[in-house]
Amino acid sequence: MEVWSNTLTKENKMKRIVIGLLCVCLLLSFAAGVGAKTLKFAFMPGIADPFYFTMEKGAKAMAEELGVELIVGEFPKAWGPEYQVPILKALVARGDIDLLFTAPTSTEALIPVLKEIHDSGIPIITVDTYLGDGDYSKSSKYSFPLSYIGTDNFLGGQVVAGAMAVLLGGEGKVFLENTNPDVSSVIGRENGFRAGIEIFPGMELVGVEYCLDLQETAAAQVSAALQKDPDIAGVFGVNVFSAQGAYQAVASAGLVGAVKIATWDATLTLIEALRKGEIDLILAQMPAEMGALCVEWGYKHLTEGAEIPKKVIPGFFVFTKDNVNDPDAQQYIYQ
Ligand code: T6T
Repeated sequence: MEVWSNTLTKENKMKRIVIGLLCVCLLLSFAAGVGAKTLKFAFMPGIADPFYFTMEKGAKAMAEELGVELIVGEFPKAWGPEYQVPILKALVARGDIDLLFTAPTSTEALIPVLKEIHDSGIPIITVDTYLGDGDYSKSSKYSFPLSYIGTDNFLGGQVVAGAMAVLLGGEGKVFLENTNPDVSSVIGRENGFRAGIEIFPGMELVGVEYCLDLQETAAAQVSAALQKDPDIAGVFGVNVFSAQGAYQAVASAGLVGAVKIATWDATLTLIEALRKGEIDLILAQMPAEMGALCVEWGYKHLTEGAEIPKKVIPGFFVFTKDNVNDPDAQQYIYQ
């Protein structure tokens, strides 16, 4: 070795220095490239509505803060796997997605679709809705997502039932307008409401209908229920379109005030109705926070190896006529 180095000519020494420097530069640029790789997250919403638009805003703000590129799938025009799945497939077909967060539009139908995406190497968080019974902590055909990030819908349903009982003085017939029987969020609300109503012996849930997330159908179903049973004293609409349809039906029947209306999702339409005293309660979820949490947890998972809790549950806020104009409450309106 010594002999070899002693025999190097000046020219060869220079060559070695230049090659050495080039190697160092290459290593440095490789390291910088790896460190600076921009993560790409995909967000696939459930439907075009103010809830998911607000979620997108929260996700975008966090993505900007963390330097993540957020790719948002086209918002489906209607609810259901037949609308959501083709958009979802096109979204991940790009081939450069590092993580997907999405609201499955069915507890069962989305399992094989999302499993395939997961098995292709894309980690998944389900947001707002979950697969199966939502317990990703025990091994099952649907336990592959990293986490469910969304509201405790059962608890919210119970809270609404309690508030409805208070509005009705603990007695009366109530009707529930729902959307889809195979969607975790809205079924959680229905189950929570049923459980909450049962606590009050004077209260009776006289009917449940499913509008498939179509406001006109919700309005028609609530109108029919009110005609069939004029004793209905309260209606609960479990999401944006079922709630807005329920409000529309009660108003066009001329029953505003006489029939109490509890709603879910703080759209501007419902907030205005509450301000006018035409509805009685709105449960607001935290969609912006949900979107931000998906990006933040996904980022921590991919960059630091952080383990995401299997359930991350943001709170909710209940609007009534007494707090709807409070400056502090305005942040909970979807916009
Ligand atoms: O209520 C939200 C969401 O939580 C639910 O899963 C589907 O409906 C909404 O998007 C409101 O329309």
